[in-house]
Formats: sequence, structure tokens, C-alpha cells
Amino acid sequence: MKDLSPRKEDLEPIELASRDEIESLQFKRLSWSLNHAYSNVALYRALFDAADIHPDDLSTLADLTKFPLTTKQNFRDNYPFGMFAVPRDRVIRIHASSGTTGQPTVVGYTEGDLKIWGEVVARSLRASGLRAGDLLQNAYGYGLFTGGLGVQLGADALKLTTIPVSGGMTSRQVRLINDFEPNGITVTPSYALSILDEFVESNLDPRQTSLNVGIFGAEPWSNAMRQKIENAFDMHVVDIYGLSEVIGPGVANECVETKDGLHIWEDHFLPEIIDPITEQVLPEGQLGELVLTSLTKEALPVIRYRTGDLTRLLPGTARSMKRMVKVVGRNDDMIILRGVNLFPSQLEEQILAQKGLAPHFQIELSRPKNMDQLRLLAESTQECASDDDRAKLGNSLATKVKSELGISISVDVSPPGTIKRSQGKAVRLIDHRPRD
Ligand code: DLL
Repeated sequence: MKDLSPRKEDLEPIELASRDEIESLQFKRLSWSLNHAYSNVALYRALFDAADIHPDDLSTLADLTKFPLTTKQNFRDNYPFGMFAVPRDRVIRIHASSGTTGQPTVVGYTEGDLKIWGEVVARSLRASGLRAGDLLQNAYGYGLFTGGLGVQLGADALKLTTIPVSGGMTSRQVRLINDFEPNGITVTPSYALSILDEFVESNLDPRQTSLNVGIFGAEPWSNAMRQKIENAFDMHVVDIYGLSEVIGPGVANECVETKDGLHIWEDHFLPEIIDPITEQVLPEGQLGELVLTSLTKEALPVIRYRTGDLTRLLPGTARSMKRMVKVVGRNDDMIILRGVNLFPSQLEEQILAQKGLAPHFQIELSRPKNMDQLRLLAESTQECASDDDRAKLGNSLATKVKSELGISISVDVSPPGTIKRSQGKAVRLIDHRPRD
């Protein structure tokens, strides 16, 4: 694979600043952000007042823990525009999450916010190994989802040439990769697998493409998946993280030269990790729920926002800003099966380690006779598609999951091409259990 390490002189000074410099900038900005939220958003005023805390009580960064946590429910309660801290006519862009579980979450940006969003995404794309003049195929969906248009802003800021293909139309994705010869692709990991399938079905060698890097995010994925795609395409694959409420893609990104977790762009987003049950802040290194506070956002400041994403914070390496390890999963995706906690990404790792299985899967939960059951729907490769091979693969995977993860599951391995393919975020979990 090509060496894509960015040159030091291309980085922004803040990326290499000392911790002291970063923290003093954070303090100044945090103080502004708390005041801005308190003065302009009824919800923050009410929450702070109820907790008997005022932005002026912030005398060190650590004082942030005295402020109340916020959640997606706050967005729902204030749907659509009640979380905005500026008059609606200063909001020049709106995005929204899909709202699979009810009301969509609406987010807004001022002109200044869009500029900052472009900067943090540009920084992310540069950390991924792209530079001005490179060609980027952007296969994140354009529209209300922040993926497509967010990456576009950053690509423009970095002066890349963008192919704004959006998600879907997989044969066209393959055609554009072959004809336009992009250097990089931004895509969800599950959709990258669909594109890989299309290469194979079209008898094209994915290792022969011009692609040097894939920038994957918007859903949890494992290091085993990274390896699989890096080998298949002979390109680097790095992780990009973000969420609409906090800005969209570009909150954190892996550096291509180290691939050791995602550096959080801490000059704009302040991270904490809490125990999701006790809500207490956990020390660096411990696994818990990521909580983010925006430091510079005008239209939609977020204070101590519970992302629902489980990860750990680590000190910086390639950059001085802190890293978060790959997201293990979301709080809501954690399966508790007869007392054992499990995330879909752990099953993904097991599937990828088993020769003969394709990387596609779905998990079905049911509760016959009041007992939770997990059925894993996997898929064989073309070479192992006979009934006999598939039965053996299923047994072997169930045994492996039992010994590695400590749970009994049933596994159905179906012939190639049977599991529904993703064109964006994959749906991994189908829960048939009755709602309590
Ligand atoms: O998914 C923003 C995004 C677009 C990020 C493109 C990266 C690339 P939402 O639709 O609001 O925003 O979904 C946010 O997706 O809370 C995580 O649960 C999950 N997520 C995003 N990036 C990652 C990642 C976009 N790299 C939710 N790893 C977040 C794991 C991720 N999960």
C-alpha cells in the first residue's frame, strides 16, 4: 500500500500544539459555549437553573462535570427548531437524522458553523492521507443525512476533486471507480462490502483500482473488517466518526500513518467518558459512553451530550489531541443475552475470522418460552455454498462463539447473495422480542 502520511507542514498548528495550549483554548471556548447555550436556548437555561449551576461557575475545565447531561430526548422534546441558539433565519442549513425510532432529530448550522464543519472534515480527510488535487468518490448519502454533504464541505475546503455519487446504484459506483480513477472513497463499511461484491460479480480485480484509501464511518465496524477490505482493495482503510447532533462526520478521525484510534478534534469538541448507568465521569482508558460538548458551534451548541456510543479515551499519538478507540457499539445495540453483554461488532469479528463465510450478517432476537434466543444469519462464500459445507460452517461458528464470547447461539448459513445488502448504514439487528 502507498505511504500516505501527510507532511508535517501541511498540518494545522493546533494539531501539534501542546496539551497546555489545547486546554487553554478549550477553556476559553467552553466558557463561551456555556454562556451562549444558557443565554439563547430555553432548555439549557432550565436545565442549568434546575441544577443550580451557571456558566460563570466554570473556573477550570474539570468544572464541566457539574453541568447537566443532555440526550436525544431533549432534541425530540424540542422538535423541530427548539434547540437552536440563533434566530431561524441565521440558520443556513438543516440536516436531520432518519428517526428510525420516532421523531427525526433536527440540526442546524450558521454560515460560521458550516465553515468550521468544512475545516474539521478537511482535517479528517487530510489525516486519512488525501491532499489538494486528489480525487474523492463520496458514496455517503446526500440529503438530510450529514454524511454526503458534510464530506463534500470538507473535500471543498481541502480542494479535492469530488465525485458526488452519493449512496446506491452499486454498478455505477464500480464503473466510476474504474473510469474516473479516484484516490479515495468515503463510504459506510457495509456499503463498501456491497461495492466489493459488485467488483467480484463483474469479474474485475478490486486490487487493481486507483484507490489508495477508504474512509469508513457512520456505523460500528471492526478491525477485522478493516483488514478484510484493506486486503481486498489493496488500500488503506481509516475510521471517521461523528454524529448529527454534534456536527456530522468530522468529530474524530484516524490518522493513516498510525491507525490506532480516532483523534478527536478537541479544539471544537470536548470529550468525556461516563458510566452509562451511574453517569459518573470515568478516568482515561476506561470503557464507557462518550459525552461531547461543542466549543464553537453557534446554531446548535450541545452541552454534555450523551452520544450513546461506547468507547475509551486514550492520549494522543500522531496528533496531540486525544484518541477514542473504535466505537464498540451503541448503548441501544448492546444485546444482553442470558446475562452476557454482546455487541454486533463482536459477532462480525468471529464471522470474519471464519474461512468460507462472507462478511454479511444479521442478528435476530426472539423470546420463545420467555428465554432470549439469538439467531445469527450468516452467508457462505461461493466456494463453500453446498448444503453440507454451510451446515458445517454454521456449527463451527456457533462453537467458536460459545468458546470466545461465552454464549450459545444458533447459526444459519445461507447461500451467497441472500442477506439483504446495505447502501448506507446496515441494519444488523432485528428484534422480535415483545416490548416490556
Ligand atoms: O452517521 C455522521 C457520519 C457520517 C459519520 C459519515 C461518519 C461518516 P448520524 O446519522 O447522526 O451521523 O449517526 C450518528 O452513527 O452516534 C454512532 O452510533 C454511529 N457512528 C458514526 N460514525 C461511526 C464510526 C453520522 N466511525 C451515529 N464508528 C453515532 C461507529 C459510528 N459508529
